[in-house]
Parts: sequence; structure tokens; C-alpha cells
Amino acid sequence: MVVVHLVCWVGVVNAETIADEAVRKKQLLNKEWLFTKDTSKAAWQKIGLPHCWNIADVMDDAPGYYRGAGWYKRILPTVEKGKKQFIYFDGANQETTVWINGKKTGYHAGGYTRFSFDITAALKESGSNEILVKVDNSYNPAIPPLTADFTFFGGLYRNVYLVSTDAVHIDMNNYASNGVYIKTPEVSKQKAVVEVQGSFVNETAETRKLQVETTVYDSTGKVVTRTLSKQTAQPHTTFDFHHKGLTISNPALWSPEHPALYTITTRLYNARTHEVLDEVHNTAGMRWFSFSADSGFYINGTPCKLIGASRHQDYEGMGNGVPAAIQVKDVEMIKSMGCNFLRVAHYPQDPVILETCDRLGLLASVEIPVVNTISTTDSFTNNCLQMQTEMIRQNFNHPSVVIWAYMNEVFLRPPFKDSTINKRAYDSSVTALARKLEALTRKEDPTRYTMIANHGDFRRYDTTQLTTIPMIVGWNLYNGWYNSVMEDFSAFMDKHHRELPGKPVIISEYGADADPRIRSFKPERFDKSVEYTTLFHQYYLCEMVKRPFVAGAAVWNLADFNSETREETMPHMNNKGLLTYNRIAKDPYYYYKAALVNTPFVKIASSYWWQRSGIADTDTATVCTQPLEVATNLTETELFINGKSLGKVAAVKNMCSWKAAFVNGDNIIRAVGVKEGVVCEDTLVVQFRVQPRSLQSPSVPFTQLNLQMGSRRTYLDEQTGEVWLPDQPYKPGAWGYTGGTIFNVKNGRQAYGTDKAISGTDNDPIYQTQQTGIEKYRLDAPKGNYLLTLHFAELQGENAVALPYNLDTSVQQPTFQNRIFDVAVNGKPILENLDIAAQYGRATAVVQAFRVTVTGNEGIELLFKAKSGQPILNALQLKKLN
Ligand code: GCB
Repeated sequence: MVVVHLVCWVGVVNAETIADEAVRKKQLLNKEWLFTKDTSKAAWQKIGLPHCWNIADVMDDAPGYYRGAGWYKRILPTVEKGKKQFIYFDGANQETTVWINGKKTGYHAGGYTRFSFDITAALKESGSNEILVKVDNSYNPAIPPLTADFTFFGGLYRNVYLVSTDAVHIDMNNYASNGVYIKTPEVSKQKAVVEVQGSFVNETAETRKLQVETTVYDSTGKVVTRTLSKQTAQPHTTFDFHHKGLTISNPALWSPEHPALYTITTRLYNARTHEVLDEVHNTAGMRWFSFSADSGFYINGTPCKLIGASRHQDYEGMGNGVPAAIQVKDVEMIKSMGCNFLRVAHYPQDPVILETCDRLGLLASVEIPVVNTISTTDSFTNNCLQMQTEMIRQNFNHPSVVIWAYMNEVFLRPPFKDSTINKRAYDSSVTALARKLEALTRKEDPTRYTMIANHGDFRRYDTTQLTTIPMIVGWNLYNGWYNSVMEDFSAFMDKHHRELPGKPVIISEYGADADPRIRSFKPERFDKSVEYTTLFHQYYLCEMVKRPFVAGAAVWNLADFNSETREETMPHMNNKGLLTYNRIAKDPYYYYKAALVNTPFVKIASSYWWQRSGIADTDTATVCTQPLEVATNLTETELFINGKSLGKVAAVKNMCSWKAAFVNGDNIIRAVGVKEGVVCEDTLVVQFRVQPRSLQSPSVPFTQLNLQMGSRRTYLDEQTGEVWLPDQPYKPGAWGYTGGTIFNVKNGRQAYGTDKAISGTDNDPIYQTQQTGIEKYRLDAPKGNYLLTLHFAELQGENAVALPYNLDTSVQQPTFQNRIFDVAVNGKPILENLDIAAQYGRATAVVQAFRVTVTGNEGIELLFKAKSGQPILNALQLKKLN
């Protein structure tokens, strides 16, 4: 390589608008692909990109999903003679091999970074050119991630495009970056100094006289400054250029509030003819920033607490093959929540993500997917280094990026079960890998900070120096969720500050699961209720805000995401999202918005919870009183239900709460706040089913009752709109159980029923709790014909597993005890010798429905008779037929 030092001049600036990258031709190749998993069967199927082949199998009851090869082929567009042709992949998971006209032209390892190949030599000058691509998402011990709490969806799931250039062009062979790197070595309010560096290539057989020009345009397209260098380029040679000292006076600074962008264009000219041979545009932002161990993050000299979320890239019904517009919306949702930070976790994502961060003013941390564990091999190390280089070079110019990160909880799943691995040797391999990645990152980009995200085992990461090697320590903390109590979170942050006084800190993760179908008036850890998660976030945010040394925090996670191995209430999903899998806001999203935005904000927090049910306040009442919360940044708001004011209530931690009396049917809720004379309001229609307290109630005639045994939460079946209520001990005139205890897989410690998925149903929660040892169930139903449905599932046994990421392993599973029992209704046997485990299997939904007629005052009485072990009941539904 010939390194050329050139004299630059900063020219007189003229008004001029920015042209597109008109010289090189970029063609999107997302259509007309054929796909198959099995080339031998020739079952090619027409598809378009983005494409993901695991959409269905990650959601079914069978464990696992297809991890193997997928083949794609298509005919390439006609190529212009004499041009260079490069094929670009924005991402394919995870190993990709490319053949052009049967000739192998490239291989890439890694599922989340871009890659490109020069395919010119393999193309035919006439006739059609076929591209065949093999993508393979099999486990490969040399490629991170090896394990993780997310699904390794296979497919050609991002854009593919063909770029054709002149034989003299800006370097296309630099880790799929655009070959131009922008630095701002000096930025102040008065002046910004820009440096542009890159390479260009003369792939012709002739010597060429060339010019490289850098032009800086402001956001209106006006030229701010320009520089030019000249080079006589020998045949088949690559040249570096380095344009220094481009100065912008009184620059428009880039910040979360004012994300001013400049465009920097690099043009390569034929010096003789002034023909433009190649051209690349980059956006750039003028800003400076720093992290302090005592006072957090600063941008342009101003303190700025980084508050945001992490984002996974998958979406309901699409896996990882998500169109750009939907991805952009995710970033917009973070911004509109009032955040200024995005942790792009656990891997680099689609280019539109950081482009949108630049545009909206979100600061970003990006990382490679070294998650849970590492392989101690050279090939693994090399792949990590390659990914880190790709990530940095491909995203170098984004002003939004302030952190390059490279490890996440690498001591969570160490491979000690493999007896060939010695703990001490493993620890030192992790340290060595961290050192290599740190050194590489600092060399590649001395202008950003580095970070490793650790789980809450302080000593483990400290003794292995993972708290010393990076510039920022990230802690993923789940006190009050996976372990201990919320208050331990505050203690942990203080411990960091005390014991690692020189280290800036970011809470790189915190969160709790909220299954949007589950609600509770007595929220508790692990119940999966939205209410518990809202309390969790209120606590965490307030505690972080109190501590200036905490530079920032990212909620885990922006949206629910697929993690195929997870079980729990919504199998295969991680429900820590502030948004659902299809991006509907849950209450905590509105809590954050209320806490973070400055413009007046009033929102009925539980807008997702518009189908409700509850028991009437008294035996004769027609209403049911339940809490209702409004998220706001005003000091107080007023709530109206069906036109009646419930009064003004002061906000506590950005929430106002009332007890609202709901009537049967539609309830119109209106929340109103006023700030400086401006009225801000929100409305919601809640469909409420008032459940009579007494089944004989004349005021609310009985129609239907859905009960979950052993449960303290309500559950909405989103398909039927039926709400399942917690059960109760028998109350005369009403209903309830006699005998037995609430099933708890961990003997009363920290679990909520079982967290094992239940096969044969989508309504897992109604089967996951249970009354064990039940003797009798009585419903004082009035005269009539009924459909009585009993739901059972065997929850005990060695198959029941703890939450996959539960760090508390101290609790033991009870051993399986066989159970056989009979059930009779009003003296008539309806189920005999029911042996659920033997007849249906464990953790499987069993539904038994019966018609029951009540002729007088006898009601409905179920008797459970044990033949062996203890009888159980998981849920019960009673519907009045006539
Ligand atoms: C973590 C991991 C993340 C998981 C998350 C969870 O600490 O970094 O990948 O998804 O916890 O929800 O368990």
C-alpha cells in the first residue's frame, strides 16, 4: 500500500446542493429469490428479503428450532461491462457462503455485522449470472454467541445489494465499511475541526491522475468547507488519503435536544477531465463528550444522564426479518418515551437503527454478541476480533455512538460441565480475550469509550479484571427480580462507587417481566404482573436519578422478544419489554414517558388493560371498584368515570391513582390535567364484566365465572376476551374451595406456581397455578343449566424447571408423587381414576367439560376423592346456558 501525504487547501465555499451517490450504482436485491432448506428435494420456494426461516418453529410446543442450512438463489441484474461489482449483505445469520455461477466467491462468519465480496471476476460478460447463497445458523463453537437469552433466527434477514463502481473507486474492501472515516479532533461552540481519512483504489492497468475532494455541507445543503488532494495513482494500487484541518466556525452542535447533522461527501475525480469517478456520503455530528466516575456523562460540556433501553431486533410474526420502517419506529418509540440512550444489544443491528439515532439525537452503545460464555480457542478469539473490527469500521461515522462494548455476562454460563475446562484457565482466557478486544477497540477508535456488561456477581468480574479493563463498567442488575429485593439495587450501585471509585458506571440492564395479560392488585415478584414491573421501574429510576455517579441506564428491554428456550407464562418469550412483541405500550412505558418528557403528559397508564373483570363490591352492588392509574408529569390530574369526577389526585412518582367503580359494560374513563392553562387529557373505554359477589344476586345476574386456583392475579385470554379471576376459599352464597394448599414449585420461596410451559394451550397462566389437595369446590349457583369446565395440569415432577435465568439455584424441586383421584358433581361421579400424569403427561393442559343442571337450592358441589396422592384443580369455568 502506498501511503500518500497530501497538501490540502480549504477552498472558497459556494452554495451547492448535495447530489446522490450518483456515480456508483446501488441496486437492492431483495426480490426474486428462491429458497429451500433442502437442495436435494429441489423444493425451491419464492421469497423476498428480509427473510427468516424460524418464524413458526420458535413458537410451537416442541423444544428447539431449525438450526441448519438454508439456501437462496436468484439471477443477478445485468451488469455493465468494465465496472467493478460488489455484493453487500447487511446481515445474515450466521455463516454465509456465496457462489457466483457455481464458483465460490466468499464466506463470512457472524450473524450481525455487514459483509461484502468483490464478485467481478466470477461474472460472465454475457448471459445470466446466478448467485447461490448458503446461510447456516447451526451452533458453531467458534462463533459468538454460543448461548444467550434470545433466539438465533436463521436467514438472509437484512438487505442484500449490488454495488457497481468504476475501476477507480473509493475502497470497497474495508470490512464492508464505506471506506471513509470521519473524526472531529476538536469541537467547541466556536469551532469544529474535521478530519476525513480513507483509501481509494486504481484497479485499472493504467496510471491515473486523480483528485480526492472532501466537502462538508450543513443541514440545509450549503457547503461549509471543502478540501482537495491530488494523487498520481499507479495501476492496481490502493492509496490512503487524510484530509485534516477542515474547520467549521460556530458549528451547529449535535446533542439529544438538537441533533444537528452535517453531510460530508468524498468525491474521487479524474484530475484531467474532472469526471467524478466515485462518491460517498456520510453524515456527521459535531459534539464532544466524556464520562466521569463521579458525575456521569457530559455532552458538549453539559451533564446528561443517559436514560434509555436496550433493543432486540425481532418482531412478532417476523423473527429477525423486520422491514426497515418498523425498525425505525422502535427508535422513534424510545425517543418519544423521553429517552436519550439506546443500548444496541446484544449485537450490531440494521444500519437504519444508528441512522435514526443520529437523526433523533439518541446516544448509543453498540456491542458484539459475546454473551454468557466464551470458547477458549483461537478461532473464537479471531471471530470476536473480526466482529469488533467490522462493528467499529461500519459504524464509525455515527455521531450517536459513544460506546463500543464487547462482552455481556460472560461468567453467567461458564462451561465447567465440560471437564476438560479448568476454572482458573477459563477465567484467564476470558481476561485475555477482554484485553485483546479492548486493545483492538482503542486502536481502531481512540475517540469512544469501551464497556463490558457484567451480571451482579461483583467479585467474579472484579477478580478477573473485567471491571478494570474497559473504560466503563456496565452492570446488569435484577435485584427484586431474579434475586433479593429491590433495595439491594441501591446498595449495589453504592458498592460500585465505593469499591471502584475511578470507574464510570452504567446500569446496562435492569428489568422485570410483565406479561401484558396478567394484572394484580397485590403485585409480587415473579407474578409476571404489569403492576409489579411498574413498581420495579419506579424504584429503579428514582434510585438512579439520585446518584450523579451513575452515568446512565438502559431498561431491559424496549420490547418483548423471542427466546425460544424460555417457558414461563408466555412460552418462548422474554416479557421484560416496555412494549409488547408487536410494540403496544405497557404501563411502565408510560411511566417513563411521564418521568422523562418535558411537555405536559397525561396518559391512562393501563390503556392496554381495557378488558377487565372483578367481583361486585357487595352482595347487592352493581359496581366493582378497582384501582386505576394515570401516568403524568403534572403535579396533579383529575379522573372521570362515566362522566363523574373522582377528584384531583397528586402525582406520586409520576403516577396518580384512584379507586374507580366500574359498571358492567363500557366505562368511559377520562383523565385531565392542566398546565399553565393548557388542558391535557386522555380517554379510554374499559369493557368491564362485573362478577356478582353472590351467585344469587338479583342486581347482577350470573352469567359466567372464570377462576384460577392458587392464583392471586387476573389473566386475560386475548382470544376470547375472557378474564380469569383469582380463586377464593368457599363463601356461602358465592363459591370457593375447601381443603388444600396453593401449589408452589419452590415450596413457598420466590416462585409463582410453576414456570414450566404448559403444552396444548396458549393460556399457560391458568394452568400454572393450582390448588393441591383440594377436597371440595362449591358454587352456590341458582337454578339453571350450566357448562362446567375443569382444567388440570400436572405441575410437579423433574421436568418442571426454574426460570432459565434465575440466579437463585438454592431451591430444590419437590419430587414427583403419583396422584389418582375421582371427581363427583352433586353426588354423581364425573371423573374416575383420573391420573393426569399417566393419561395425559406432565405440564399438559387437560380440559374436561360437563353439563350440570341445578333444579333447586343445591348449587354445584364438586367432591374430590384421593385414590393415591393429592387431588388437584388448576382452573374452573362455569357458564350459565339457560
Ligand atoms: C440478562 C441478559 C439478557 C437477558 C436478561 C433477562 O442479564 O444480559 O440477555 O435477556 O438478563 O431477561 O434475563
